[in-house]
Amino acid sequence: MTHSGKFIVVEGLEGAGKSTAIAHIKHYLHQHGIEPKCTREPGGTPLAEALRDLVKQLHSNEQVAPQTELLLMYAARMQLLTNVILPALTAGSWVLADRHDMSSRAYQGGGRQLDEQFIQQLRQAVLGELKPDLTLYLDIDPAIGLERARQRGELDRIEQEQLAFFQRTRQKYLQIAATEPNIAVIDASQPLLQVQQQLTTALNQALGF
Ligand code: Z5A
Repeated sequence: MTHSGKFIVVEGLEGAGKSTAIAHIKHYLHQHGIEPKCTREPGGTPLAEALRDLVKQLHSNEQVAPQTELLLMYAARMQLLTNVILPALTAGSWVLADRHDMSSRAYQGGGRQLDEQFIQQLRQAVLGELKPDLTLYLDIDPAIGLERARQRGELDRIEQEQLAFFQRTRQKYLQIAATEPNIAVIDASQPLLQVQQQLTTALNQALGF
């Protein structure tokens, strides 16, 4: 079976189960004869991975300005787009992404409350007309997600934010999902098996398999 390349993105708060969902989606795609190129953001190229380390770590007494955080996310994204995502899509391959642009809109737009116009200008400059074919947004109460993340060990700079930051981030995710096409909302608070069933249903509907 042949399919022209599609761009699938998995989004959600920490501990929503993105890594677990991605393993399920990869398996689903394999069953349909598709070997996707997997990416993560920020990251996915040597320079973008270095930016990821920088943006996630604490910088002793130096405050990281929200605008700096946003610019680092888009610098990493530009690098990944240029070197990985666009070449793969152009070659007809599928791309399966652990986070993409919706994260910046939710975390920096919602969580950090950055100016929408500033974000929109960057999006246009970096992404142009590129949009995912399908975004699977794993929705979870941040208190539950953070508890799952905490059980894994030390929290990074962004994970150390207050609950209110993650509540604003979730609200922005939900607002975008309610108003834009090609975004499926998955209830990630359910047991794993049910989350996987919802993912399969959303994939079948969007991809027509
Ligand atoms: N960020 C940003 O601010 N702006 C941007 O533009 C971009 C990113 C692109 C990336 O960190 C950080 O950058 C992130 C957003 C910000 N920061 N924060 N805070 P990351 O990539 O290291 O972290 P993450 O993306 O949030 O991944 P994560 O913490 O690893 O979460 P996850 O992948 O969604 O979770 P998981 O590893 O699949 O599952 C977590 C645990 O829950 C694990 O033990 C599972 O076994 C368990 N789990 C999963 N599903 C279930 C269910 N259904 N029930 C029970 N337990 C479950």
